[in-house]
Amino acid sequence: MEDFADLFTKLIDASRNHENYRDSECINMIASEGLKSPAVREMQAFASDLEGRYAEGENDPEGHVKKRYYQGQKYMMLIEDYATDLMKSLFKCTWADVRIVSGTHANLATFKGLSLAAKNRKMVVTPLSCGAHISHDYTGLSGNVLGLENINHVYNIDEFNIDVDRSIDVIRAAKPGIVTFGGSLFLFPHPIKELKEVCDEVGAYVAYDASHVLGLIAGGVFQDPLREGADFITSSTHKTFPGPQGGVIMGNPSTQRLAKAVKKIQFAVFPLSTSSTHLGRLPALGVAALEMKLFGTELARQIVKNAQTAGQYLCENGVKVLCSAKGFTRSHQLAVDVCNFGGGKKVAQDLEDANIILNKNLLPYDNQDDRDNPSGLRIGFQDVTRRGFKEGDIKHLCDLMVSVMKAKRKPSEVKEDVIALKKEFKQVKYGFQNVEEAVEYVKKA
Ligand code: DSN
Repeated sequence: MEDFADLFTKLIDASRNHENYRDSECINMIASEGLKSPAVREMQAFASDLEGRYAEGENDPEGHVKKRYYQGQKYMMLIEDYATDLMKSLFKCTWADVRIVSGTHANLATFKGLSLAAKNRKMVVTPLSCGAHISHDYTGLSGNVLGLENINHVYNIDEFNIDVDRSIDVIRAAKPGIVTFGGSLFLFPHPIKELKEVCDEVGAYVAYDASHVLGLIAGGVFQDPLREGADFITSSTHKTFPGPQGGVIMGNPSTQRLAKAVKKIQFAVFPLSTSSTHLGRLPALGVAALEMKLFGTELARQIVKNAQTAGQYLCENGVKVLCSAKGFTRSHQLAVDVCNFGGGKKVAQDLEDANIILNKNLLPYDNQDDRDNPSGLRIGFQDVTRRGFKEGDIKHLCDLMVSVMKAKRKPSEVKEDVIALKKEFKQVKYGFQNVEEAVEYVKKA
């Protein structure tokens, strides 16, 4: 019992310390992490019974609950349907599946479903080295779990984007069943419109992984995949879309072919890949959807403005930010080459020592086998923006970062300034402070 008690105490201490460390003392710039409002957090805590329930079963072509194999579902069915409809309304689509527990799960169900509906198991994807998520790749879910045959889009490193003309040739030659867009190091909108015609010509389904940019899409910024030619969006719900950790798949299945694909994807959700669907997150997902409906445009615009401001300012201060000729970014992220300052691993650690949390990243031209020695950083601006940072605050933050990168100040000294800066931005903006406030707002609207 002594060891057990000791472990238990350490677990509680570490959990408490974590909350204070990352939420109150660090500036968070991991591009894949979102910042939930107090109302979303309150709703998550409120749904504690729901969090422990099961709702296995089938859904109908609109994404609503059709059949459940458990009793006690009377409100749970409504909760799932309402959350589904809020997401459908926000993203202007006719079908959504909110039973998905993560972005990777969204890809698993979609790639599996589409591969069952498609004429072959070939999938054209962005190269992993150029920003695709590991789940798109043959070394990850796509190849190792689903057994899909991956073929890469041709990528133009200077443009930091898919090369349209050469990818048309690749798609025409390979005749894949699925073509994907989207990714994790994702600076510029992908050319869905430009490649849609050849996808149609070869009969490929088009999937778009919106995990990183879902909040920007909700805000009408970046790109609108479903209007540009994507058949399905796969996504997590906790990055630029500031909801609870979870996932979603959405689409506009307006033809028999797409309706067939929806059926296969739903089959891949249940029974193939879910038992518990983590229902406790759904009310909070609805709160986040409301916040994005009301404040998403303002939030998304400021996120991109802050990222671009940081790109310009870091560049002016001697940091190599990629894609300067293209305005650095049109998303929430920057890609920065810090070779001159000791490489991504060292700089990310030094910044962590100063309580600025971001991640090292392999850049497309790095040796992809040397994962421990990347030359880059990926920096995300969605968290600081939601805390209220504007351009002047971003420049101040960049000054702190540059002083660490250039070893002008010790990380331990800068850390004190970071903690002080964080204290100035205690309130989460572009959202509600509690659920009641959201309910009252909606009643008056
Ligand atoms: N691995 C995450 C990222 O950082 O992009 C996405 O799942």
